[in-house]
Amino acid sequence: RRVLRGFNLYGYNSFGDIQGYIEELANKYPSLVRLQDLGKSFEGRKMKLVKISSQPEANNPIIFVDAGIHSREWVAPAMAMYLINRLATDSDAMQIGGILDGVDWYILPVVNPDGYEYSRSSSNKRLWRKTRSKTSNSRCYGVDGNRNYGFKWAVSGVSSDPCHAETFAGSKAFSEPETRMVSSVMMDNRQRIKLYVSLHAYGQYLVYPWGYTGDYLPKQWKKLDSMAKGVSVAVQRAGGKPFKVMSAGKWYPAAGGSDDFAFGAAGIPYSYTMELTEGYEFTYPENLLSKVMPQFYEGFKEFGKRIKKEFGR
Ligand code: ING
Ligand code: ZN
Repeated sequence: RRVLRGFNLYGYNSFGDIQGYIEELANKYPSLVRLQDLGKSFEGRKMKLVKISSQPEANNPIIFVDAGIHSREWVAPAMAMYLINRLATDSDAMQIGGILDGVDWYILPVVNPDGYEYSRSSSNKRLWRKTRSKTSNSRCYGVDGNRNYGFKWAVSGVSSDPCHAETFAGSKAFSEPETRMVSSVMMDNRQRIKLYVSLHAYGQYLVYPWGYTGDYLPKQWKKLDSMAKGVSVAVQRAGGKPFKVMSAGKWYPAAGGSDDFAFGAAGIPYSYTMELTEGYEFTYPENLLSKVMPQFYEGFKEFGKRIKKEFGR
């Protein structure tokens, strides 16, 4: 597997190296990898959506994956980049039955680049979770992006304290440019996106709506549950740990998450928050990435297979 320039596929990379790598892939495989400019983060970093499709004219179902809305969860962008690499460079991805056969992948590897770079800037910033926007209190920065989405905003599991809480929901729904950009990707492609997966850490959970309440979806929860369990089995078969599968709000209720917005506002039928890795909390050791990322990749293959089976033509 070719690794380009300073980018380390099995490591934690700077946002600049991540950008450089996706640009190189888009230049190297122009018929397969395309970048869409989404706009700029609060501090002005350019957000680029990676679109990987072997049949861009075919209107295939789309799987939308994002990562890194919480900056300290470094394993999530690492996994998104590993997924991008495999999709773009696997010789069998495009074959019949391959992960790109009949399904398009849209991936945003770092939703919160300002927070990500802040968490990389020194060891006492390592556990920063929120964005880096200015709040009503000029000494306190940042909003919890996963409490900022405009669906049932702030009804549960959030704080209105910008200074002392990790779960500050923002001054209003979609106060953050980063969450607005993700929601635009969902809304602009809502007919075609059939699966949304938001990568987080930690705990090895795979959870689905609702997040804002502990109530299960009366009709749809079984389908969401069984797809998640299929993915968990695929990861286990590859030697990985199983996922704990349940509704997000059963785990702990929290409103304004991206998965609830995807399902409830954009109408995306399968929507998940995937908490990668168990043990080590937010500081998952870099040297273990080469072991676990290929295991998680088998889970993404299973997602692809199931989406193609249900929605492909
Ligand atoms: N966990 C998610 C969080 O935003 C979540 C998971 C979302 C649980 C919504 C319940 C409802 O808190 C992490 N690790 O960030
Ligand atoms: Zn998180």
